[in-house]
Amino acid sequence: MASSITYLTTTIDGARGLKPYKRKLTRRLSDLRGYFLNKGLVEEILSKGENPIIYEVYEIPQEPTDGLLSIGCTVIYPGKVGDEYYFTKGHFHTKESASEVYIGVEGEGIILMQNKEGETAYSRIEPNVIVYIPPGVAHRTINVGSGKLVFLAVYPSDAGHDYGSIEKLGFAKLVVERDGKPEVVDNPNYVKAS
Ligand code: S6P
Ligand code: ZN
Repeated sequence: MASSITYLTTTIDGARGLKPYKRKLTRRLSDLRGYFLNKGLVEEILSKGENPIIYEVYEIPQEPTDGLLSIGCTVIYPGKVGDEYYFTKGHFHTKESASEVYIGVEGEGIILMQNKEGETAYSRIEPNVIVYIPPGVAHRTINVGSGKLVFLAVYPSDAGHDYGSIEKLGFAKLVVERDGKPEVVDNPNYVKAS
């Protein structure tokens, strides 16, 4: 009799994400309008007809059901807007108890984390580094290297993604290049949620 166990196997395919995958998202500069500090520069780049890819996400989502896990592989391109490195939008999970694990695959990055009270933390993410993101903590990943940054994410399939708060309030910290090196600095435009 055939087994009733349904399992899933995929492979990490470097900068091509996962092989196989079910869904691919592409985020271009126009999708991140309003996210970078230098908004004028973003509009200037877009007005020239340029709209570079900032990142791609290769996903194997599961049905949003308690106990199931989804897999995602993010590829952030190298680049900057002014001196601010390319990054993901960043989000809170809608389900308060949802945590997440990131595993570095290629490149050099920083994960910015921030709770609802505006307290922040950050971690490096690079090959062989595993980062546990606790519940209630928003997360954004920044590529601070010269090549693509690739990392794997494993998260509850019913975690949900709240992009609105970050889009509106931003992160309290930014990652910028100073003297040729990445530095985590205060975001001058950040206003703490009341
Ligand atoms: C999902 C997980 C990642 C991100 C991806 C893109 O919970 O944190 O797969 O979705 O890195 O970032 P964002 O903020 O655009 O979803
Ligand atoms: Zn997440």
